Amino acid sequence: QSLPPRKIRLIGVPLDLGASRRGVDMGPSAVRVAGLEKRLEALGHEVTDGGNILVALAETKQAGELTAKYLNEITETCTRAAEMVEEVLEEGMTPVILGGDHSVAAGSVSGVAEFYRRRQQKVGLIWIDAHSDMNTPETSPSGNVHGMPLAALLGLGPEALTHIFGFSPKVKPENAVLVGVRDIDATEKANIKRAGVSEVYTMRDIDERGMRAVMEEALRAAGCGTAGYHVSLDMDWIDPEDAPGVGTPVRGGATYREAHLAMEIIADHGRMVSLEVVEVNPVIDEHNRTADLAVELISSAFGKKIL
Ligand code: B3U
Ligand code: MN
Ligand code: MN
Repeated sequence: QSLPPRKIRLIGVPLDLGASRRGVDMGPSAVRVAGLEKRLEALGHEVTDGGNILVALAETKQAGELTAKYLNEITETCTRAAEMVEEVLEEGMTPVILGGDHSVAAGSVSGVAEFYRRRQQKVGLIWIDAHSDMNTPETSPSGNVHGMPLAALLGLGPEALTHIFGFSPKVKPENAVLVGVRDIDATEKANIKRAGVSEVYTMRDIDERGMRAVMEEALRAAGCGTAGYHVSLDMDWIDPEDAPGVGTPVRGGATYREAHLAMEIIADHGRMVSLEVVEVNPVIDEHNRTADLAVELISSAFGKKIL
């Protein structure tokens, strides 16, 4: 095991208001059932489960503006998640956030950014995803907020989401890195430019240059002048062959082995300050395979080694 033992706090966010397909609200439960706590303890870490953050139920709410559905409810949950993450860091623990759809990241990363802002430090962000999540209500083709969190963290989008804790951006564009993208809307491309994000590694980059080279460069950018980085892992990054239970599957994703290698490299560098794993959808999964894989990948990110 390469990582020194950490105190890890699990935080569940059963949020599916940001996605069009239902079911990712059961993601935290599926990942717990797959044995996350025990597996991290077996690596020598001290693990506690903080339970779930309160989330509104779609059946009891109205979607509101169709350009950003359930924005109010999502903002409330994100704010709670942000406060929880900040508290957990204050207590010297490493937060592991279990989604839920990816819109939760607008909250979790805000919590990390606030913690470091108080210490006059910056934080980096590794966004591992088939999508770039760089839409705003103006550009989104779907109105689903899970396609918007990275834009919000970089300062684009509705103030409710961009200004959690009253400041924006949460991450400097030069410290925000996209890894594994393969499905970007034309309007999102413009937003990536506008936000000033240059560190974008597509699946083609991974194919041509290999996982190691891409990860080394990505981690260098996110870690440059920062206290470390938050890792936001959207399970739809992985190929649907290995991760069928995700909200929006896209062909041509990372293989099982590439995904593990990426997490192992993150562990080797020892600079991950928090982790989240999102978009696990047990409703369309096969015997909890995707949740099992999520547990494996989290274990690799926290230092599990083959030998
Ligand atoms: N870019 C599309 C699709 C999408 C983004 N994130 C997910 N799907 N999971 C959108 O709706 O913004
Ligand atoms: Mn995503
Ligand atoms: Mn995605």
